[in-house]
Amino acid sequence: MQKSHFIANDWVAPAEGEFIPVIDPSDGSSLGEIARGTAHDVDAAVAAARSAIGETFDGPWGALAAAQRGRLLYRFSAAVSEHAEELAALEASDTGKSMKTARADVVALARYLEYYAGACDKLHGETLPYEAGYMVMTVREPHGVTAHIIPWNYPIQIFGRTVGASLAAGNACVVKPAEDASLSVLRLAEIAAAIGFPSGAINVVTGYGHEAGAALTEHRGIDHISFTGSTVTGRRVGEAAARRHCPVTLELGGKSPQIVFEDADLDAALPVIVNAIVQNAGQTCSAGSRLLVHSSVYEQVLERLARSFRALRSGPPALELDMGPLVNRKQYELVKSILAKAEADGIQVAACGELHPDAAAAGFYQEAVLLRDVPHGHSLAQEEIFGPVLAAMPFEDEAEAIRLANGTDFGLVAGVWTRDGARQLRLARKLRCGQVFVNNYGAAGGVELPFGGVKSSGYGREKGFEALLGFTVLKTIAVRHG
Ligand code: TXE
Repeated sequence: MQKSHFIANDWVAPAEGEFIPVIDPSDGSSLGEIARGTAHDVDAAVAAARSAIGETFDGPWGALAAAQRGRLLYRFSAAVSEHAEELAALEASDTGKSMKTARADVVALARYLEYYAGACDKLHGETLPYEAGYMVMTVREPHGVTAHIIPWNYPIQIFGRTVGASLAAGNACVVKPAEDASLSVLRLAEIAAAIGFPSGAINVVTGYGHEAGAALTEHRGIDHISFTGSTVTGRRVGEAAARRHCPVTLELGGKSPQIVFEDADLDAALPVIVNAIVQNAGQTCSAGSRLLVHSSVYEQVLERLARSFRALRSGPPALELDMGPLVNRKQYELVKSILAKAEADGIQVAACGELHPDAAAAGFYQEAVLLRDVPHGHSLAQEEIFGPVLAAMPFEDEAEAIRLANGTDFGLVAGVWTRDGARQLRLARKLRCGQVFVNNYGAAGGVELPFGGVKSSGYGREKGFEALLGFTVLKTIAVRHG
């Protein structure tokens, strides 16, 4: 398999003729190669997107009525569902995620496209009361051409929530998927072309971040950047955007707490707590990677969680176990080195999962790990690991729980388990993050629910109607009619 870029509804070979190997993380074997994009390829993709939009929104995509954009997005959603098994298999082989997670990602994508399809013709402005003799109104216009830099953990879902929303708002898109996981995004662009999206509405340039990604974020033909990835790269993208005053949305991960009070319904909480860290092998921006437990139930919670962790299995995606391998060697070595440091620092392992006997030795498998009594200031409690590692620590009272929960550089999501209604609300208001879940974690994905962070978790919102607004520019028109 050798894949070129997908630009203007066609496969386009990389200008410099180079390709990047694609590795199957479940056994280290080759899946083929993808184009290694450079500034030339980015130029071609941006030019295609600009002509789809047109100078004054008069291009084939720019001039399309909102209702027609909506119909196309509905058709895209249906086509995704028709290709569900193929897309899930592609995603599972490329990223290593279990087939059951990959299938859920495809269902979420279809739903994102459906949600944004229905929103296209509901994005209206307002008329504003003003001085006599004026008629003032606001209109929401697309930015023009939006860039989408997508990481490897959820390519299909992140395509849905950023590209889906941007298209619905009327923008043309240039997408740069991660070098480790580009196959599903390329296939999605091909499917979109087949069902009637005009040439240039969706373009995909693959390649390395420091080459294709950097060229895209610096390109003067880009009017908005949506980035999901690491804090370090997010800062670089933000700086590139600031140099030319380009609006940007950054979703940069977290160190999200799951807080268990003494009155929590543990039967309900514990399976959710486990899933919140092992889902996608912990490679989830909103993973519940810190567990804060009231000291009176700490030992009981850890004992029960240890039993659950010991039963977790990691293995090949097709076996649909709790976890597949990590995405690549770099991530695998990073998680191993973090665990080695934990051991050297005397942090206790409360329990570990197991590798399935079919997990190839050359695959990037990491069993689930539950760590206990992790000091709040330790890097394990402060830094994103992006692996199936849960750091547990006790707290004495509500004030301490809030202080620990808010005590990192991140602020993406938080989970709170308590039956006390007033405490639920106090916590919800005092936690510094973008989403708070009370007696659940993640609310089953909810495409309708605005998502994003504060502090080093980034800014701007994805998902829901809020994301759609972010992909528009508000224009005020004042007409003096006398
Ligand atoms: O991320 P990068 P990496 C975290 C997670 C992980 C760490 C490193 O902790 O261990 O990041 O992962 C593109 N200009 N998250 O190295 O570099 C790159 O090609 C423009 C959290 O994979 O942020 C890819 O498409 N683009 C996270 C995307 O940025 C650049 C999801 C993400 O890569 C670029 C993934 C540049 N200079 C990792 N350099 C989350 N928030 O969910 C790279 N890219």
